[in-house]
Amino acid sequence: MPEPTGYSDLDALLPRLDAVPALAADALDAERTAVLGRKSGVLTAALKTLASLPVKERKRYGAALNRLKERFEAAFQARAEAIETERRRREGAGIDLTMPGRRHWVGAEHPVTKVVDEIVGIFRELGFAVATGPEVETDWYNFLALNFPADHPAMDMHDTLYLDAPPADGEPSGRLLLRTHTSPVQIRTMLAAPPPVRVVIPGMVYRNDAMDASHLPAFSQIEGLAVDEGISFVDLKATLTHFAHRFFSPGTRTRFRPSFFPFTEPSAEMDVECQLCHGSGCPACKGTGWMEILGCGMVHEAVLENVQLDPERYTGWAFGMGPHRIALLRYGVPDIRLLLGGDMRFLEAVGRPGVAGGGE
Ligand code: 2NL
Repeated sequence: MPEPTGYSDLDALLPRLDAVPALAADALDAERTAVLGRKSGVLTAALKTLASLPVKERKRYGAALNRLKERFEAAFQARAEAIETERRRREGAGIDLTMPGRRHWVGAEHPVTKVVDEIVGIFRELGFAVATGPEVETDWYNFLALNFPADHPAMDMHDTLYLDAPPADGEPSGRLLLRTHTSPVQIRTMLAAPPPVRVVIPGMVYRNDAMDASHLPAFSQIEGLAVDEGISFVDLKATLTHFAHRFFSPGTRTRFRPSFFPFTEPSAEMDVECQLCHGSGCPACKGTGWMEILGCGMVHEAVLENVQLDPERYTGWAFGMGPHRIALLRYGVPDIRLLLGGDMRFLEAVGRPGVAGGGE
């Protein structure tokens, strides 16, 4: 029990002072009002009786009253602080400050996306426009317009994925398929507007291939096409060599080897010096010092005629390359299936970091 005051009416309040440390928050507020409240607090009422006391008595009683008032005030404040501390402790209960923070996945560009964007960017700098087109095509846009003979093995069901549905009315030929290259978009581009044509076409293409370390049934392709008056093989070589210097490095050596495509004549494959051994020969380039990166050639006269362009007036060159393959070369990836797997260890190793921070 707290120290007595020397006055029985004040001492009668001491049990209440004693009880303050056990009051709950709402009871504390009520008790503060009941004791110290300006209108009906018991100590306030006692203070009002002072005026009617003799001077000597007024001093002693007044001092005792004030001391008791201060003790109540201190007790109320201490209790209020204790309640607040307790509230904070409960709020924090269940938070383990030693637990590691959550890693935030912020996303990263896929290595193939990065390669496509870079390649497209280099051709855009040269004034090429970007075009896209349907992935479901007819065999006219995919094969016949491109000078494939009707019995070409690429048109076989073994190589090409055909659809059962009939093509829409007014299409030039009978069979629907998943495009096997992006060339049909170039055919559509040449039909849509007269030369000059300078386009690059990125997109997915489909082949009836089993998946292995170097083949996918669905993969990306980028093709490019320039058609105008007076275009020659010099433009092809100069532009593609510039591309190799921008994409790999300015000193990268290139070479063109004769090749064959139904839609170009003459045709070539372009090699760049092996990016791993720089020409001395290593397992990645099978000892040759060179890596094949694209096929190209002068647009075949028959293709120009198929899109109603006069080969006596217009000439053009074209190329096609596989960004999945280029990504393998650039990042030294041994198996193309890794590019599809979504394995974060792989994507974090070849991409820019896809994870930020170690916690909040
Ligand atoms: C390759 C080879 C190539 C083309 C694609 C093309 C398109 C038209 C006319 C003539 Cl409309 N040519 N495209 C030309 C040469 C090669 O691709 O190895 N691609 C992965």
